[in-house]
Amino acid sequence: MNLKHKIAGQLPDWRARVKKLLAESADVKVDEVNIGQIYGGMRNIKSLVTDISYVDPEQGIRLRGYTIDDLLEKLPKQPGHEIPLVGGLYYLLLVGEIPSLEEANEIESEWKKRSKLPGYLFDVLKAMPVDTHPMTLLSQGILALQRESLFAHHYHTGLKKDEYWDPMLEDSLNLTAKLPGIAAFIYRLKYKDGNYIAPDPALDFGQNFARMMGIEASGYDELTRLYMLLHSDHESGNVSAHATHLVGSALSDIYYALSAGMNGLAGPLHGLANQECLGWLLSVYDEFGGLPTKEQLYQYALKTLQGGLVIPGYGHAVLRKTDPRFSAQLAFGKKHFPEDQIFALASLVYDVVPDVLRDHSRTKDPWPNVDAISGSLQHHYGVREFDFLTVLFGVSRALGVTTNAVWARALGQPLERPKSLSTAMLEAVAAKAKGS
Ligand code: HAX
Repeated sequence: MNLKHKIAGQLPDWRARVKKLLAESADVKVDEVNIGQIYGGMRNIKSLVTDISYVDPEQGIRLRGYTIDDLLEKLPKQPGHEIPLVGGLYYLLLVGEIPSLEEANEIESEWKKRSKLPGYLFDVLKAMPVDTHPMTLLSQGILALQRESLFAHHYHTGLKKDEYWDPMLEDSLNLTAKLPGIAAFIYRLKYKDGNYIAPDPALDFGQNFARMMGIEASGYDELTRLYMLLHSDHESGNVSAHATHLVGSALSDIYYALSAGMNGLAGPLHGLANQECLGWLLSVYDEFGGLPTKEQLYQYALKTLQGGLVIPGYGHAVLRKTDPRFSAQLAFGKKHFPEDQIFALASLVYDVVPDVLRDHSRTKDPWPNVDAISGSLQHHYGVREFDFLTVLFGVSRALGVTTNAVWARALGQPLERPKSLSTAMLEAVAAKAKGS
């Protein structure tokens, strides 16, 4: 596999670089931690390392140094397609270089070879009560596959530390190959006829996902490729990425680690927010029997705030400008279905809500995040079951966190184990600092 040679070729330099940095500068101070941060969810403490993505507060995400616009332009596309191949994105995340079309297709064909779902997986998912949340099914499906882990198998039969990354990569390819089929099966099990539609080897990731979901409207494959690119990685401190990394740091395999990450993504302050956003847009639409005027929308948003609620899809813990992942989805909708009423409403909200938040809330970021519009695009293609939206996020986030897991093994990242203090100890630190 060309991919493996590329990673193996980079390893000596990366290992030497990290070794030198640690040998010469391990005691150089990067950040300080205060009591507010310890009690405040460890916000903004610079204590994680990844070379795969970085979130700039003003400019948003960069994947391997590239902006979203760069990637939409530079990553290879199948002839006649608008949005790049998901295989090319995965190659970039793993290798750090923009692939050729051939290299992108190498990943697509690896995924096809590894995509077959075992019968016991269907049995596990079908055995669950019908009202089980789709995210629970996704996490269980991933965990059920753990018995297939090559890393776990090789670890127990004897594997040298500098070889850990190889079975981790194999596991990551095997698992990411199966996730679109698992997600589509969950969708069909919960909301359609319960029948699994097998992938077609002639199709790419995006086309196959549209096929397995049973969505025939043209363009859903393009939206799938865009969605996968936009939600894949957002540094290492967000809950899904950090949970995956933490569990993986115990040398748990990627099945255990990703299942944990998905459990974090299922929280309403993280990935589940995307279902809240679509719900809010539809509640506005129902209230006015169609698109409101800007003044009506301003008053409705104000009423939401005055009711003690947040406006979903707006604000961010790191960003301080419009999220470029929002802008890319806005551009996609404007190009393909500007007349769609729920999409038009999401655009109108962008014209009005930042002013409402600036005038009437304490938010540090009145601008839209990735979730403000993603549900309206899915709604256009008929994916209207709110609680499924986070599963889509999960399939995409797996692309980022599995590539991070491969590199964490390759660079020998250690067990994560921060130190705890008691409240009495923090009170003593505070008293000492104040000289009392
Ligand atoms: N509507 C109303 N008030 C908001 C707000 C919003 N969209 N965003 C922030 N605020 C409020 C906060 O609740 C906070 O109020 P208090 O001072 O009364 O506690 C104040 O503004 C300051 O908050 P902040 O520092 O700007 O924001 P945080 O870093 O604390 O929180 C959040 C970031 C994303 C959680 C927040 O902006 C929010 O709740 N947004 C709406 C929910 C949402 O869209 N979540 C998805 C985020 C993206 C993501 O992770 N997706 O998976």
